[in-house]
Amino acid sequence: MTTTSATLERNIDTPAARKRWTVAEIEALFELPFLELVYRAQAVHRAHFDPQAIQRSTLLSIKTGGCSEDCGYCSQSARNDTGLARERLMPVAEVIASARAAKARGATRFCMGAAWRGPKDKDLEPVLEMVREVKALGLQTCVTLGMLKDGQAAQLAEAGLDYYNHNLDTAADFYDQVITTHTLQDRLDTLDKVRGAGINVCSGGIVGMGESRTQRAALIAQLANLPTPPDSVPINNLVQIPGTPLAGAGALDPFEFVRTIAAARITMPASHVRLSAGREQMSDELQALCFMAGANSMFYGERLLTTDNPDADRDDRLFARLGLRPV
Ligand code: SAM
Ligand code: DTB
Ligand code: SF4
Repeated sequence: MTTTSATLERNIDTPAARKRWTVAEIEALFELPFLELVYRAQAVHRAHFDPQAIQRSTLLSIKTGGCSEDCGYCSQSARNDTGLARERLMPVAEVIASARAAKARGATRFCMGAAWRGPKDKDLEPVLEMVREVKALGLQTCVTLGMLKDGQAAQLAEAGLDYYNHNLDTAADFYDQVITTHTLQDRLDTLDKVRGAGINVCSGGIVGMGESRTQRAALIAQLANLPTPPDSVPINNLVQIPGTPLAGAGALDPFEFVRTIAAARITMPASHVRLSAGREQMSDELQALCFMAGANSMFYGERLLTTDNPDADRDDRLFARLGLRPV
């Protein structure tokens, strides 16, 4: 099917026109001349957001390593020999101290990540306490704990959780080359539970894992076609971790990463698109292109979960050089 510029225009703007995006339509976006694509993404971005405002979330790994799942990119899978020590759940007081520091530094959202397939009921109790206490500091709260069982999303909502991060990660037809211990449908089921409990959905994926352009377009289509688009869409560039099956994947052309951001922006016009993992390896100029393509959120602070992120000082300089307004 050919996608005309008129079809693309119709699809992007009004909620009434929201329709299912086909993979072919999103591939057609990827195939636009680079500057045309970035221009269109920026136009959509300006129609929905203050183009200078960048939302900042700080991450903390509250339970590191020893995960039962076999995600091929992850330092924390027990099956990947990455030299990462397995740790227990962090004490609540340590988490709160870290959240306080993130707030003092300027983050508005605090995202707590656990290397679990999903939380056991006994694990959830202390996490609920973390959510309550982080919220009481005046921060937005986010957790990423893996797959949820019935009733767990409601408990998180009751504790005051604002966002649940759960990524679709990659296209359906590439999924089992990356992960075999759970399915894409499992992920979709958890997103349904999160949405059903009234918690904002944060869901995105990873590129640079050896997927094709069509598969990148299919990932974006899956996200854009969810029952409601995610409130936040993290786009991660694979951080290659020695000892994981995906270490050694061919690096993605940086312009292809920008194209992925632009496609997310155009297809999910009202969502925050987060320039996520991989910034440590990116130049300031490449990050500026990502903002131009409609990224308006980032992880802020020197650590992601187990790998480095740019120092807050470097990001502060970048904001100043670009005249961006961190929020
Ligand atoms: N265990 C939970 C789960 O899998 O949902 C939460 C933590 S998991 C580390 C959160 C997300 O981080 C993954 O879904 C993946 O998108 C991203 N991620 C993990 N390792 C990564 C890497 N090496 N490079 C880029 N993104 C990565
Ligand atoms: C997301 O999409 N990216 C973040 C967050 N959600 C949890 C995690 C990135 C992890 C990068 C590799 C690491 O630090 O272990
Ligand atoms: Fe476990 Fe999440 Fe890493 Fe997969 S991505 S191995 S589920 S921590």
